[in-house]
Order: sequence, then structure tokens, then C-alpha cells
Amino acid sequence: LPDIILYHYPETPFGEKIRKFLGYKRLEWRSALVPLIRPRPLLEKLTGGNRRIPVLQIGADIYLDTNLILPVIDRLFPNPPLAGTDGDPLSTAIPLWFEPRMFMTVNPLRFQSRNDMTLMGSDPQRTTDFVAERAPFMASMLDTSKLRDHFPAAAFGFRQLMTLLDRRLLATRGFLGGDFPSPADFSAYHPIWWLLQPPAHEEILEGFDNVRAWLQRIGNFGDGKPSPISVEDAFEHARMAEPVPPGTPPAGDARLKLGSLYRIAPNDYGKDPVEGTLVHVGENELTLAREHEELGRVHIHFPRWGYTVSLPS
Ligand SMILES: N[C@@H](CCC(=O)N[C@@H](CS)C(=O)NCC(=O)O)C(=O)O
Repeated sequence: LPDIILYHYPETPFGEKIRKFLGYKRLEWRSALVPLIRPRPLLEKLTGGNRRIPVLQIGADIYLDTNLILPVIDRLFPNPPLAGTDGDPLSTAIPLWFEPRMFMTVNPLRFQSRNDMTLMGSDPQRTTDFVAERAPFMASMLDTSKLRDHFPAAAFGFRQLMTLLDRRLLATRGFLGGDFPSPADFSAYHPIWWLLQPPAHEEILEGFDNVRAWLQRIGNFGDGKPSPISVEDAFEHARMAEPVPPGTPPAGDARLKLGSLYRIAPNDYGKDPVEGTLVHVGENELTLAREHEELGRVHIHFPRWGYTVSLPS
């Protein structure tokens, strides 16, 4: 199997979801660090224009979105096992409920002032650049004057979610689905991890002892065994490889025609579209093939939830 390459940056909560999952699986993987603030020209060439992080690359196959990346890795490396994968109600519902709602809920709690936002990184200029770059699609999450207005509702919503998680964890004593972690655990974990990054408002978790112990358990998985790879070398891996032919026969969808050109984009935020030829329609996966003069052929895989498919204009 070619190397597992994850494009990410240290601050990304969605990247953290996958890092902890790779840790649980005790996997060796290649870590391709990209800048927090765009441009990321090679990566965007590879994905055909997707801007969201993280991205998984295995040879010339590119997987977008943690809700596809996680099951793809689990399929390749079933051990140690997950509790509740295919069709598990909790593992289906939690990502849909938490993402991105939880991420937005925790922002007013983490950034209670402009100073809190400065404490996000060591370099104030970087913070200013970050806010400016993300503003077009995350303005409501990053405008501290508005965040203050959102604080009471966010604090209430957050406590409600934590109460549910805490009760569940009191019952299971392990993870949300029982003795093993399930996709629901990694999904619920990552926005709380984000909340606890500098300036680390730990007080928000007071009273939720079961949640705190569970956060620790997931934190203890670590990140597996990452070794660095430059984006240039990762790009070269894709250039040298051929995409894996879509294995199982497509489930089919009367409205989607294999071999036709489509445009696929997230339907929530960071909606930069990717265009390509549809080569696979799976139960929860769509695959576009793209040809690139520097890269050859690559397959870009999307989850079906949360993405809009349209004809290119
Ligand atoms: N549904 C996506 C969401 C990913 C996401 O929102 N990623 C953030 C970083 S944590 C992002 O891409 N931000 C814009 C950027 O990094 O340029 C997933 O599960 O992968």
C-alpha cells in the first residue's frame, strides 16, 4: 500500500480528529504540513481546487472530508476495531449534529475577546492575517464583537451538549458507543479539543468529569507514527501513481451519469468547487477523475453527505 499522507496544520480541529484516529490505529503515516493561511498551490492543484483541510492522499487517490477519510482508513486498517461503523445511529448522527454546529458553538467560548484571539498564536500579525483570510466564509465565527453577543446562547448550547455526553459516558465508562471508540467519539472530541487550545478556557468543562476523563482517554491515543513529507514530495507520489480503479460496482443513481462532467462543492462553508468526470457513485461516496498536465490522472473522493453535485456551468 502506498504511504498514507495527511495534509494538515497543527491548529486544525478537523485534522486533530484524524490525527487521534491515526493514533488509535497506531499507524505510520506521512505528515504534509500546509500553511494555516492560503495559498497552498500544490495541494489545490492536487485536489482540483478544494480549500478545506485535512486532505488524505494515498497514491493518486485523494479523499476529502473527515467523514470520508475516517471510514477509508478504517476499511484499510480494521484493527484495532471501532465500535459502531456502518449504519451505527450514533456514529451517523453525531457528525451530522456536531459538525459544524459544535465548531461554531465553541468559537464564542474560546474567543471571548480580541485578546483571546491574539492568544491563539504566538504571532499577532498571523492572527490578523488569519481572521482576514477566513472572514469571507467564517465571519460570524471570528468577529469578536458579535461573538460576545453569541456567548450566552453558545454557553447554554455547549452545556446542554456536554450534559448529554457526560451522562452517556457515565453509563458506558469508556467511549460513547461502549468499550471501543466509534466515529462518534472522534467527531465529538475534536471541537472540544479546539475549545481547549490557547487561551484554554478550561473552566467551561467544570462539572463534566466524565467528559474530561474521556478527553484524556482520546488524547492518550496520540498521533500514531507520523514522519514528515514535503508537499512537493507528496505531489510527486501522486504523479508517479495511478488511481485505484473503483472497486465495487457502482450502486448507481438515476440522476448521476458515470462518465459525465460534474462539479462537487461543500454545502456549508468553504464551498470552492471541484470539477471532474464522475467515475464512481457509492453509497456514501462520489469519485471524480481529473487529468492534470503536471500530475496525470487523479481520483478525488467526496462523501455524499454535505456536498452539492451540479453540472459545470
Ligand atoms: N466537513 C469538513 C470540514 C473541514 C474544515 O472545516 N476544515 C477547516 C479547518 S479545521 C478548513 O478547511 N478551514 C479553511 C482552511 O483551512 O483553509 C471535514 O470534516 O473535513
